This record gives sequence, C-alpha cells and structure tokens, in this order.
Amino acid sequence: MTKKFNFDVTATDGRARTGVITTSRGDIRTPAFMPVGTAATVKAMLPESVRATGADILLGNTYHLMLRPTAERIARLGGLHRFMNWERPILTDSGGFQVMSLAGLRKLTEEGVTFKSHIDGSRHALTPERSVEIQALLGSDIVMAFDECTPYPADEATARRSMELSMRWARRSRDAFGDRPGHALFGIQQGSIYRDQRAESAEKLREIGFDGYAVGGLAVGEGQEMMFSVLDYAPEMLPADKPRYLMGVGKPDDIVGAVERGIDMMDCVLPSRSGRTGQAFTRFGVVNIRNARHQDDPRPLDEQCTCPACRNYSRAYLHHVNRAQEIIASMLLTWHNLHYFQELMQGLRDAIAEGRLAGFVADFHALRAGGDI
Ligand code: PRF
Ligand code: ZN
Repeated sequence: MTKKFNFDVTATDGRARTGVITTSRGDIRTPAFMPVGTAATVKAMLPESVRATGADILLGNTYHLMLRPTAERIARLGGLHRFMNWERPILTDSGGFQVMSLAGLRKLTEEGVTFKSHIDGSRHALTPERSVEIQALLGSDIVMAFDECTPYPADEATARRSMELSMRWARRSRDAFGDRPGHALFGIQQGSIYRDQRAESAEKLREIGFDGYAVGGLAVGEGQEMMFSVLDYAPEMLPADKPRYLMGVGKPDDIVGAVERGIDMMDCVLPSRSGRTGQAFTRFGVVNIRNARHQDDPRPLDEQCTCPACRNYSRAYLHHVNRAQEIIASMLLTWHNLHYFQELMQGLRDAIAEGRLAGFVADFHALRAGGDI
C-alpha cells in the first residue's frame, strides 16, 4: 500500500511553520534540510551515517546521473534508492540549473537545452519531458519541474522572458509527469527580484497545480539582504497547504532567515563540501580546522556536540588528518557539519512548535557574535 504524499502543518509561529510531509518511503519533518547526494552518494558518508545525523530525505541530481551511470542503468538496477542503499525519500533536481553551471557549450531553445557533458564532452539534450522521464527512471519521490534558473542580475525584460519560459516548461513537466500515486511533482517559481513577476509565476504554478512549490532563482549572487527581501513576499504567494522549498540554500543564518519567512525545505552542498575543505560549522560560527592554532588543541570541535568527530577526536587530530589529506578528515568533518545542520533544523522545529522562534533566533545570533572560537 503506497502512502499518499501529504503535508500537514502542525504549528506556526509568525510566518514560520513546522509540520510533516508523509511519503510512501517515510516522513519528512519540516522545516527540513536535505543533504546533497549528487552522484548517488553524500560524499565521504555511508547512507546509515547520513541517517544518523538526522536527515529524513536526500537530494539527487538528474544532470549528473543521466551522464554517469545513466538513468536507464540505474532503473535496470532497481532504481536510485536500491542503487545507493538509501530507502528513505529522495528529491531530484531537474537538471537545467546544473547544465547552466557545469556543462560546456549550452544552447537553450523553447524545446529545452542541449549541452556538452562536463565529464567527456559528449552531446546531450534535456527537455521537460526527458527530465521528468529520467526522474521517474531514478524512482525519485519528489520530482522537480524543468526550469531555467534566471541568472542574476537580470533586467526586467530578460527576467520576464526567462520566467515565462519556465512556466511553459512547468506546464509540460506537469503533462509529462501524469498521475503517479505516491510520487510528488513540485513546480518552481522564478521571477528574479521582481515582485510582480514572482506573483505572476506563483499564479501560473497554482493554476497548473503541483504537490509542492519551490522558490527558485535565489542564492545566485544577489546577497542575503536581497534574498531576504524577496523571501519577505515570495513564499506567501505559494499555497499555504503545500510544502515550500527554497533551492540551494544555504549558510546557517540563511536557513534561519528563510524558515522565519515561511520556507519548509532547503538543500545545500555547504555542510558536505565544507567538510572536505576543513571548514566546520559550530554554534559559535565557522572553524577552519587547517588553522595552525588548532595543532596542539586537545579540545573537541564543540564540547556540546554529540557527533563522532566531537565525541572521539581532538581539534589537534582533526587538524592533523586534514593537513595530511587523510580521508578520515573529510568523513569526520562532513559528519559533524551534517549533524550541526540537522540539529539546527530540530531546534527550529521545536522552537516553532513551542511558539518561541524569536527567542531561538536571538540566541542563535548572540552565540555566533560571541567572538573567537
Ligand atoms: N532551479 C533548479 N534548481 C536549482 C535552482 C533553481 O532555480 C537553484 C537556485 N538557487 C538551485 N538549484 N531547478
Ligand atoms: Zn560534532
């Protein structure tokens, strides 16, 4: 019996919401942070370790998986969940954003986008229909509509042309998706920093009808202040009874600000990627473990953190294995960072449920302003 995709808001505090998305592969507690598993792995982590950090859902990428090992091969091997040994929900991005940031020699038309693989230079095409087909072959639980992430900055006319193209592609994504019980399709709002365009985009998406709605086209270089000014109105334009997903965000303070403004889901490579370069996120701010001041420090990264990196290892050890480029450095720091992000989400969920989000946010900022760590 496949469980219906459903979203229940259980409490609100200001514009912030907490709740649960039910899927046939398990519940997603919101606000949710989704670790990124681009190439069918969250780099440096076993799936059971990712789960142990508190993740309910992972993000996968159409673009990377269609190139290698291909969607058809993953389908023959039983789908992405079995392939990567992650039984819980997976959301897949639709590919257009990654084509524009990673592929070589791209060409965008009404039909879709053609591009050269960043791996071997081979030619490929993505259309709304093909993107949705690939995501179905992967067995994705939450399929994203095919869109163009409008580059920043864009003048009003350019942003409008891009947004309108994305809305025509949203319609085609919806038609191609059809009716797949237990699987969800999310639309993606565009419109750059223009309020009227964000409103029009939201209206078009509501008309088509989706199981959830993403705010796209942000965190593309506009800066936090501008992003928050868009988030002051954009989420409210989307249906209140459906999940709202802010794509590609972000730093801990971006996440907190987005949740305050009514966002339910987010994803970002930051905790995993930073873990591999020696950056650790803590309650007090960012620690660069490569810094020489850690080389004799017997203390853990964060005394209060319950992750394996903090329970079992000193800053001196983490500094050493990072400097020595040992694989365990990536494993431990990625684990710590994912644990920190998931604890932050749990803190936000509890604070919203108990109606004390403002106090939680004040404490969050006060601790980080505390100075040297
Ligand atoms: N669209 C899609 N994926 C995305 C984005 C978008 O606008 C963003 C914007 N930050 C990240 N990932 N499909
Ligand atoms: Zn830790």
